[in-house]
Amino acid sequence: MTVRIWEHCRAATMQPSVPYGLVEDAAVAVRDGLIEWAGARKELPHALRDACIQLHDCGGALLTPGLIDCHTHLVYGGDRAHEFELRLGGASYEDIARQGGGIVSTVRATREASEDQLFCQAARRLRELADEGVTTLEVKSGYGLALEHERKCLRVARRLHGARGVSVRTTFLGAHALPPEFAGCADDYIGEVVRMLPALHAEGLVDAVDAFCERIAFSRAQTQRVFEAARSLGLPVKLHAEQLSNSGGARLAAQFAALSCDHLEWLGDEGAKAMAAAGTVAVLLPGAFYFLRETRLPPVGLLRDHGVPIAISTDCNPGSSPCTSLLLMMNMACTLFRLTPEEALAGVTRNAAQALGLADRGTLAAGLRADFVLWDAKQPAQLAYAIGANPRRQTVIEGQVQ
Ligand code: DI6
Ligand code: FE
Repeated sequence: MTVRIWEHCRAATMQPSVPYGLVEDAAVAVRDGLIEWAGARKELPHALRDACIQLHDCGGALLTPGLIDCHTHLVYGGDRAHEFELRLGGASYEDIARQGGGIVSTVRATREASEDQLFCQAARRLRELADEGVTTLEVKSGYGLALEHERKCLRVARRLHGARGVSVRTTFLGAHALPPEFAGCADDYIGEVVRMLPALHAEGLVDAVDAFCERIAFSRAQTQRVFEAARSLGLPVKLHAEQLSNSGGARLAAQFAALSCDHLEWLGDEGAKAMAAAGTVAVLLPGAFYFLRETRLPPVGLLRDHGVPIAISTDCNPGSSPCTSLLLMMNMACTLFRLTPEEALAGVTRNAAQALGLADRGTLAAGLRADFVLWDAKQPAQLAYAIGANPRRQTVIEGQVQ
């Protein structure tokens, strides 16, 4: 039995016992890519110390679970800097979308790009996220909007798996926007989405299914058709819900036991109750809120009252959140949404794992994957506190130092 031990650390285990699940002067023992034991160093079993082949002295530094970015649109072509200029000149995000810009302009650039070009661009974004301690990443399709191009994007996402050791989970977001060739025929396009899904699933490209339920995107009835197709294949669902209006998407998603509902600025009481009952995670995306200069805050108090777990993510995408810093999102979740730094850290670890349906990571506990990050920090709150700093010292994924 070969064991590696990290010791003399302050471990924010994120177990929901004490704040941050903090263990002072902790030790974490790793075997075969999994955490064999985590706890106070003095209680480390002798047999593990005897079997240790590599000892890491952390010098009192902070150790957390690897960070999980549970909502990204990492694979896309081009950029939307010009639309940023237009919005600064007074145009709204919805105006630009209605005039054929917005998501559809990224669809054009994504269709024109080759698989290798998309891979190189997305790999760079992955590196930027990994540099800040991301060890698991969700990647959505949704800028191809036709079988061959959705396939291309999902294949890129699958190829990214393992880059810098990062785990990549894929989500099919065919119902992201109406492609120009289906203008005025949204129901027909949903028919196409429902046909694409089994083909992509059969190729092993889909871990979950998402949709954009909004007045500028798809209705509840159309979203429901996509969810039924997912259910018939045994695939879990997620939803972009209540971002720009209270469309009732969260209630619908809860009926399908969705893993998560994301955005949620306009979520109401009924939606929150339904999510709590279904065990659906609320994924908050402060980057999109900030970048679109939204003023409607997500109802954090309501989520807390109903016990809905809150996750935080970058929403990395070219239109509403061109962001590859999960640490910045933690800061913004606190400053803009008034989360506590502990909620922010739970939002990129334990609750983000739940939003992806991954029970094997997200906290530091025996039996889970040995994915963790050592930081040049003492207090866990330092991660959410600093703006533009990157205190990552070392990332370990499945027990391997990256
Ligand atoms: N909501 C968003 O914030 C992104 N997609 C979505 O459904 C925006 C995507 C874009 O503007 O390109
Ligand atoms: Fe999104």
